[in-house]
Amino acid sequence: MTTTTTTRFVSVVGGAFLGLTALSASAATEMPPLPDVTGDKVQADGDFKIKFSIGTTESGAQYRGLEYFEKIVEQRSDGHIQVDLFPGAQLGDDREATSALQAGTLEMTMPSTSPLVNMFPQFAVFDLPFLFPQPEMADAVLDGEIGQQMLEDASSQGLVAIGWGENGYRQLTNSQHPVEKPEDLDGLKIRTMENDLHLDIWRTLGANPTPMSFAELFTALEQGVVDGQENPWITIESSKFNEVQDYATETNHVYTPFITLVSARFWDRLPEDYQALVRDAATKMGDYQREVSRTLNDQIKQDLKDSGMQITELSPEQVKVFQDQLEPVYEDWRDEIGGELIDDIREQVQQAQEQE
Ligand code: EAX
Repeated sequence: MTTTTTTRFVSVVGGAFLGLTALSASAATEMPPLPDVTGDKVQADGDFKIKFSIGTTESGAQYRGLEYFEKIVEQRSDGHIQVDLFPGAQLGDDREATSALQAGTLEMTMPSTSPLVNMFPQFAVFDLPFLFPQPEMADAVLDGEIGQQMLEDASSQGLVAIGWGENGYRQLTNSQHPVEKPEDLDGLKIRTMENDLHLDIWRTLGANPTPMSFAELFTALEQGVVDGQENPWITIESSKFNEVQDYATETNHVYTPFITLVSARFWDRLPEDYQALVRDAATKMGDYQREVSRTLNDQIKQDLKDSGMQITELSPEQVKVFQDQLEPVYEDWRDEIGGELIDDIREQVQQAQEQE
Protein backbone atom coordinates (compact mmCIF):
# COMPACT_ATOMS: atom_id res chain seq x y z
CA MET A 1 0.00 0.00 0.00
CA THR A 2 1.61 3.24 -1.08
CA THR A 3 0.99 6.40 0.88
CA THR A 4 -0.58 8.07 -2.12
CA THR A 5 -3.08 5.27 -2.55
CA THR A 6 -3.97 5.33 1.14
CA THR A 7 -4.41 9.08 1.16
CA ARG A 8 -6.49 9.06 -1.98
CA PHE A 9 -8.63 6.25 -0.63
CA VAL A 10 -9.26 8.07 2.64
CA SER A 11 -10.11 11.35 0.96
CA VAL A 12 -12.28 9.93 -1.81
CA VAL A 13 -13.92 7.14 0.09
CA GLY A 14 -13.81 8.19 3.74
CA GLY A 15 -16.86 10.42 3.50
CA ALA A 16 -18.93 7.67 1.97
CA PHE A 17 -18.18 5.29 4.84
CA LEU A 18 -19.35 7.82 7.41
CA GLY A 19 -22.68 7.85 5.62
CA LEU A 20 -22.87 4.07 5.59
CA THR A 21 -23.22 3.63 9.34
CA ALA A 22 -26.61 5.28 9.16
CA LEU A 23 -27.92 2.73 6.67
CA SER A 24 -29.84 -0.39 7.59
CA ALA A 25 -28.28 -3.83 8.03
CA SER A 26 -29.42 -4.93 4.61
CA ALA A 27 -27.15 -2.31 3.09
CA ALA A 28 -24.11 -3.96 4.64
CA THR A 29 -22.21 -4.33 1.42
CA GLU A 30 -23.09 -0.90 0.08
CA MET A 31 -19.76 -0.09 -1.54
CA PRO A 32 -17.71 3.09 -1.46
CA PRO A 33 -17.46 5.08 -4.71
CA LEU A 34 -14.70 3.98 -7.04
CA PRO A 35 -11.58 6.15 -6.95
CA ASP A 36 -10.87 8.34 -9.97
CA VAL A 37 -8.65 6.92 -12.68
CA THR A 38 -5.25 8.58 -12.83
CA GLY A 39 -2.53 8.21 -15.47
CA ASP A 40 -2.28 8.93 -19.17
CA LYS A 41 -4.10 7.14 -21.93
CA VAL A 42 -2.10 4.29 -23.45
CA GLN A 43 -2.02 3.77 -27.20
CA ALA A 44 -1.25 0.47 -28.89
CA ASP A 45 -2.45 -1.57 -31.83
CA GLY A 46 -5.50 -3.77 -31.72
CA ASP A 47 -8.73 -4.24 -29.80
CA PHE A 48 -8.98 -6.73 -26.96
CA LYS A 49 -11.59 -8.29 -24.68
CA ILE A 50 -10.91 -9.52 -21.15
CA LYS A 51 -13.39 -11.89 -19.52
CA PHE A 52 -12.55 -11.72 -15.78
CA SER A 53 -14.08 -14.43 -13.56
CA ILE A 54 -14.11 -14.73 -9.76
CA GLY A 55 -15.61 -17.12 -7.21
CA THR A 56 -17.09 -14.52 -4.85
CA THR A 57 -20.33 -12.68 -5.59
CA GLU A 58 -21.14 -9.22 -6.84
CA SER A 59 -21.66 -7.89 -3.32
CA GLY A 60 -18.13 -8.62 -2.07
CA ALA A 61 -15.02 -6.44 -1.84
CA GLN A 62 -13.30 -8.54 -4.50
CA TYR A 63 -15.90 -7.61 -7.10
CA ARG A 64 -15.60 -3.94 -6.13
CA GLY A 65 -11.89 -4.24 -6.88
CA LEU A 66 -12.67 -5.75 -10.27
CA GLU A 67 -14.96 -2.84 -11.08
CA TYR A 68 -12.06 -0.48 -10.40
CA PHE A 69 -9.78 -2.60 -12.62
CA GLU A 70 -12.37 -2.45 -15.41
CA LYS A 71 -12.66 1.31 -15.09
CA ILE A 72 -8.90 1.87 -15.22
CA VAL A 73 -8.27 -0.46 -18.16
CA GLU A 74 -11.21 0.73 -20.25
CA GLN A 75 -10.57 4.43 -19.67
CA ARG A 76 -6.82 4.36 -20.13
CA SER A 77 -6.99 2.16 -23.26
CA ASP A 78 -9.67 4.51 -24.60
CA GLY A 79 -12.04 1.57 -24.94
CA HIS A 80 -9.62 -0.58 -26.93
CA ILE A 81 -9.54 -3.12 -24.10
CA GLN A 82 -13.04 -4.15 -22.96
CA VAL A 83 -13.39 -5.85 -19.58
CA ASP A 84 -16.40 -8.08 -18.77
CA LEU A 85 -16.85 -9.26 -15.19
CA PHE A 86 -18.20 -12.69 -14.19
CA PRO A 87 -18.68 -13.04 -10.40
CA GLY A 88 -20.13 -15.93 -8.36
CA ALA A 89 -18.17 -18.76 -10.03
CA GLN A 90 -20.56 -18.64 -13.02
CA LEU A 91 -17.62 -19.48 -15.31
CA GLY A 92 -16.25 -22.04 -12.83
CA ASP A 93 -14.71 -22.16 -9.38
CA ASP A 94 -11.11 -21.18 -8.57
CA ARG A 95 -9.54 -24.28 -10.11
CA GLU A 96 -11.80 -24.45 -13.15
CA ALA A 97 -11.23 -20.77 -13.97
CA THR A 98 -7.47 -21.26 -13.64
CA SER A 99 -7.63 -24.22 -16.06
CA ALA A 100 -9.65 -22.08 -18.48
CA LEU A 101 -6.84 -19.50 -18.43
CA GLN A 102 -4.35 -22.24 -19.29
CA ALA A 103 -6.59 -23.39 -22.14
CA GLY A 104 -6.96 -19.81 -23.38
CA THR A 105 -10.77 -19.77 -23.12
CA LEU A 106 -10.80 -17.18 -20.29
CA GLU A 107 -8.45 -14.18 -19.92
CA MET A 108 -8.33 -13.39 -16.18
CA THR A 109 -9.23 -14.74 -12.74
CA MET A 110 -8.36 -14.03 -9.09
CA PRO A 111 -8.49 -17.21 -6.99
CA SER A 112 -7.49 -17.84 -3.42
CA THR A 113 -3.96 -19.21 -3.36
CA SER A 114 -5.08 -22.30 -1.40
CA PRO A 115 -6.75 -24.36 -4.15
CA LEU A 116 -3.68 -23.80 -6.36
CA VAL A 117 -1.08 -25.46 -4.10
CA ASN A 118 -1.24 -28.54 -6.31
CA MET A 119 0.30 -26.33 -9.04
CA PHE A 120 2.44 -24.07 -6.85
CA PRO A 121 3.43 -25.92 -3.66
CA GLN A 122 5.05 -22.87 -2.05
CA PHE A 123 1.61 -21.17 -1.83
CA ALA A 124 0.88 -23.54 1.04
CA VAL A 125 2.90 -21.23 3.26
CA PHE A 126 -0.18 -18.95 3.36
CA ASP A 127 -2.27 -21.84 4.68
CA LEU A 128 -0.16 -22.14 7.83
CA PRO A 129 -2.34 -21.26 10.82
CA PHE A 130 -1.91 -17.90 12.54
CA LEU A 131 0.99 -16.86 10.27
CA PHE A 132 0.11 -13.15 10.00
CA PRO A 133 -1.11 -11.47 13.22
CA GLN A 134 -1.93 -8.25 11.28
CA PRO A 135 -2.98 -7.79 7.63
CA GLU A 136 -0.18 -5.23 7.15
CA MET A 137 2.30 -8.04 7.81
CA ALA A 138 0.77 -10.01 4.95
CA ASP A 139 1.11 -6.88 2.78
CA ALA A 140 4.80 -6.58 3.65
CA VAL A 141 5.42 -10.16 2.53
CA LEU A 142 3.15 -10.15 -0.55
CA ASP A 143 4.29 -6.74 -1.79
CA GLY A 144 7.93 -7.43 -0.91
CA GLU A 145 10.58 -9.75 -2.33
CA ILE A 146 8.86 -13.00 -1.36
CA GLY A 147 5.59 -12.01 -3.01
CA GLN A 148 7.41 -10.80 -6.12
CA GLN A 149 9.29 -14.07 -6.40
CA MET A 150 6.05 -16.02 -6.03
CA LEU A 151 4.42 -14.02 -8.83
CA GLU A 152 7.38 -14.87 -11.03
CA ASP A 153 7.23 -18.55 -10.09
CA ALA A 154 3.48 -18.63 -10.76
CA SER A 155 4.07 -17.08 -14.20
CA SER A 156 4.40 -20.51 -15.77
CA GLN A 157 2.14 -23.40 -16.84
CA GLY A 158 0.16 -21.12 -19.15
CA LEU A 159 -0.37 -18.39 -16.54
CA VAL A 160 0.98 -14.90 -15.88
CA ALA A 161 0.64 -13.77 -12.24
CA ILE A 162 0.45 -9.98 -11.93
CA GLY A 163 -0.67 -9.04 -8.44
CA TRP A 164 -2.11 -9.72 -5.02
CA GLY A 165 -5.38 -8.96 -3.28
CA GLU A 166 -7.02 -10.33 -0.16
CA ASN A 167 -9.74 -12.77 0.66
CA GLY A 168 -8.76 -12.13 4.28
CA TYR A 169 -8.88 -13.69 7.72
CA ARG A 170 -10.96 -16.83 7.81
CA GLN A 171 -13.69 -17.34 10.42
CA LEU A 172 -15.49 -20.55 11.31
CA THR A 173 -19.25 -20.91 10.91
CA ASN A 174 -21.50 -23.89 11.66
CA SER A 175 -25.11 -24.95 11.99
CA GLN A 176 -24.83 -26.94 15.25
CA HIS A 177 -23.56 -25.03 18.29
CA PRO A 178 -21.16 -22.30 19.48
CA VAL A 179 -17.46 -23.20 19.20
CA GLU A 180 -15.12 -21.76 21.85
CA LYS A 181 -12.45 -24.43 22.10
CA PRO A 182 -11.09 -27.30 19.99
CA GLU A 183 -13.21 -29.89 21.87
CA ASP A 184 -16.35 -28.16 20.57
CA LEU A 185 -15.27 -29.23 17.07
CA ASP A 186 -15.40 -32.90 17.91
CA GLY A 187 -16.94 -34.67 14.91
CA LEU A 188 -18.20 -31.47 13.23
CA LYS A 189 -18.20 -31.85 9.45
CA ILE A 190 -16.28 -28.85 8.14
CA ARG A 191 -15.91 -28.00 4.46
CA THR A 192 -12.39 -26.89 3.60
CA MET A 193 -10.87 -25.57 0.41
CA GLU A 194 -9.25 -28.25 -1.75
CA ASN A 195 -6.01 -28.07 0.16
CA ASP A 196 -4.30 -30.74 2.27
CA LEU A 197 -2.89 -28.33 4.83
CA HIS A 198 -6.40 -27.10 5.64
CA LEU A 199 -7.52 -30.72 6.05
CA ASP A 200 -4.60 -31.22 8.42
CA ILE A 201 -5.60 -28.14 10.45
CA TRP A 202 -9.17 -29.31 11.03
CA ARG A 203 -8.20 -32.92 11.70
CA THR A 204 -5.62 -31.73 14.23
CA LEU A 205 -8.37 -29.76 15.96
CA GLY A 206 -10.61 -32.85 16.13
CA ALA A 207 -13.13 -31.91 13.42
CA ASN A 208 -14.19 -34.05 10.47
CA PRO A 209 -13.07 -31.99 7.44
CA THR A 210 -14.01 -32.57 3.82
CA PRO A 211 -12.63 -30.66 0.80
CA MET A 212 -15.09 -29.14 -1.66
CA SER A 213 -15.10 -26.44 -4.32
CA PHE A 214 -16.53 -23.06 -3.36
CA ALA A 215 -19.21 -23.30 -6.04
CA GLU A 216 -20.83 -26.29 -4.29
CA LEU A 217 -20.62 -24.90 -0.78
CA PHE A 218 -23.90 -23.07 -0.23
CA THR A 219 -25.99 -26.08 -1.29
CA ALA A 220 -23.87 -28.42 0.83
CA LEU A 221 -24.46 -26.24 3.89
CA GLU A 222 -28.14 -25.85 3.13
CA GLN A 223 -28.66 -29.58 2.73
CA GLY A 224 -26.58 -30.45 5.79
CA VAL A 225 -23.97 -32.37 3.78
CA VAL A 226 -21.50 -30.44 5.93
CA ASP A 227 -22.11 -28.69 9.27
CA GLY A 228 -19.75 -25.81 8.77
CA GLN A 229 -17.19 -23.94 6.71
CA GLU A 230 -14.68 -21.17 7.14
CA ASN A 231 -14.25 -17.93 5.17
CA PRO A 232 -13.74 -14.21 5.86
CA TRP A 233 -16.76 -12.22 7.17
CA ILE A 234 -17.17 -10.44 3.85
CA THR A 235 -17.25 -13.70 1.91
CA ILE A 236 -19.63 -15.28 4.46
CA GLU A 237 -22.03 -12.38 4.02
CA SER A 238 -21.75 -11.91 0.28
CA SER A 239 -22.38 -15.66 -0.18
CA LYS A 240 -25.30 -15.57 2.30
CA PHE A 241 -23.83 -18.42 4.36
CA ASN A 242 -25.41 -16.77 7.44
CA GLU A 243 -28.81 -17.85 6.06
CA VAL A 244 -27.84 -21.48 6.63
CA GLN A 245 -25.34 -21.15 9.52
CA ASP A 246 -26.49 -19.93 12.96
CA TYR A 247 -23.11 -19.92 14.71
CA ALA A 248 -19.77 -18.30 14.00
CA THR A 249 -16.46 -18.03 15.83
CA GLU A 250 -13.97 -15.27 15.14
CA THR A 251 -10.96 -17.55 14.81
CA ASN A 252 -8.83 -15.54 12.35
CA HIS A 253 -7.01 -18.86 11.86
CA VAL A 254 -5.69 -18.31 8.32
CA TYR A 255 -5.13 -15.19 6.18
CA THR A 256 -5.92 -16.04 2.53
CA PRO A 257 -4.50 -13.92 -0.31
CA PHE A 258 -6.10 -13.64 -3.73
CA ILE A 259 -3.71 -13.82 -6.69
CA THR A 260 -4.45 -12.02 -9.98
CA LEU A 261 -3.83 -14.32 -12.95
CA VAL A 262 -3.86 -13.77 -16.70
CA SER A 263 -3.93 -16.39 -19.45
CA ALA A 264 -0.45 -16.55 -21.02
CA ARG A 265 -2.05 -17.15 -24.44
CA PHE A 266 -3.89 -13.83 -24.13
CA TRP A 267 -0.92 -12.03 -22.56
CA ASP A 268 1.40 -12.98 -25.41
CA ARG A 269 -0.99 -11.36 -27.90
CA LEU A 270 -1.18 -8.07 -25.93
CA PRO A 271 1.14 -5.25 -27.03
CA GLU A 272 3.74 -4.42 -24.36
CA ASP A 273 2.20 -1.05 -23.56
CA TYR A 274 -1.12 -2.73 -22.82
CA GLN A 275 0.63 -5.36 -20.72
CA ALA A 276 2.09 -2.53 -18.63
CA LEU A 277 -1.36 -0.93 -18.33
CA VAL A 278 -2.96 -4.21 -17.18
CA ARG A 279 -0.17 -4.75 -14.64
CA ASP A 280 -0.57 -1.25 -13.26
CA ALA A 281 -4.35 -1.63 -13.04
CA ALA A 282 -3.92 -4.97 -11.21
CA THR A 283 -1.67 -3.31 -8.62
CA LYS A 284 -4.15 -0.49 -8.08
CA MET A 285 -7.03 -2.98 -7.87
CA GLY A 286 -5.13 -5.00 -5.25
CA ASP A 287 -4.45 -1.96 -3.05
CA TYR A 288 -8.00 -0.66 -3.32
CA GLN A 289 -9.62 -4.07 -2.83
CA ARG A 290 -7.61 -4.67 0.36
CA GLU A 291 -8.69 -1.27 1.69
CA VAL A 292 -12.36 -1.95 0.95
CA SER A 293 -12.14 -5.42 2.50
CA ARG A 294 -10.55 -4.10 5.72
CA THR A 295 -12.79 -1.11 6.06
CA LEU A 296 -15.94 -3.22 5.71
CA ASN A 297 -14.78 -6.17 7.84
CA ASP A 298 -15.99 -4.99 11.27
CA GLN A 299 -19.15 -3.48 9.91
CA ILE A 300 -20.04 -6.74 8.19
CA LYS A 301 -19.35 -8.74 11.34
CA GLN A 302 -21.81 -6.43 13.13
CA ASP A 303 -24.36 -6.84 10.34
CA LEU A 304 -24.09 -10.61 10.58
CA LYS A 305 -24.79 -10.32 14.33
CA ASP A 306 -27.75 -8.06 13.62
CA SER A 307 -29.04 -10.62 11.12
CA GLY A 308 -29.24 -13.13 14.01
CA MET A 309 -25.97 -15.00 13.71
CA GLN A 310 -24.48 -15.89 17.11
CA ILE A 311 -20.85 -14.79 16.90
CA THR A 312 -18.33 -16.00 19.50
CA GLU A 313 -15.37 -13.66 19.94
CA LEU A 314 -12.37 -15.41 21.48
CA SER A 315 -10.13 -13.94 24.19
CA PRO A 316 -6.35 -14.00 23.50
CA GLU A 317 -6.10 -16.96 25.92
CA GLN A 318 -8.78 -18.85 24.00
CA VAL A 319 -7.00 -18.16 20.70
CA LYS A 320 -3.78 -19.46 22.21
CA VAL A 321 -5.40 -22.83 22.91
CA PHE A 322 -6.09 -23.20 19.16
CA GLN A 323 -2.60 -21.91 18.29
CA ASP A 324 -0.84 -24.33 20.63
CA GLN A 325 -2.83 -27.28 19.36
CA LEU A 326 -1.92 -26.34 15.77
CA GLU A 327 1.81 -25.82 16.30
CA PRO A 328 2.63 -29.40 15.07
CA VAL A 329 1.15 -28.47 11.66
CA TYR A 330 4.23 -26.26 11.10
CA GLU A 331 6.51 -29.26 11.58
CA ASP A 332 4.35 -31.53 9.41
CA TRP A 333 4.58 -29.13 6.46
CA ARG A 334 8.10 -27.77 6.88
CA ASP A 335 9.77 -29.97 4.27
CA GLU A 336 6.95 -29.74 1.77
CA ILE A 337 6.80 -25.92 1.83
CA GLY A 338 10.48 -25.25 2.47
CA GLY A 339 11.82 -24.40 5.90
CA GLU A 340 13.69 -21.35 4.63
CA LEU A 341 10.55 -19.71 3.26
CA ILE A 342 8.66 -20.31 6.52
CA ASP A 343 11.56 -18.94 8.58
CA ASP A 344 11.89 -15.89 6.31
CA ILE A 345 8.24 -15.01 6.73
CA ARG A 346 8.19 -15.66 10.46
CA GLU A 347 11.28 -13.47 10.84
CA GLN A 348 9.67 -10.62 8.88
CA VAL A 349 6.52 -10.90 10.97
CA GLN A 350 8.56 -10.82 14.18
CA GLN A 351 10.48 -7.75 13.04
CA ALA A 352 7.24 -5.99 12.17
CA GLN A 353 5.83 -6.87 15.60
CA GLU A 354 8.91 -5.49 17.37
CA GLN A 355 8.56 -2.21 15.46
CA GLU A 356 4.99 -1.77 16.67
O1 EAX B 1 -13.11 -17.67 -4.53
O2 EAX B 1 -13.08 -21.52 -1.56
C1 EAX B 1 -13.15 -20.60 -0.73
O3 EAX B 1 -13.53 -20.78 0.42
C2 EAX B 1 -12.68 -19.23 -1.13
O4 EAX B 1 -13.15 -18.21 -0.36
C3 EAX B 1 -12.81 -19.03 -2.60
O5 EAX B 1 -11.49 -19.12 -2.97
C4 EAX B 1 -13.33 -17.72 -3.14
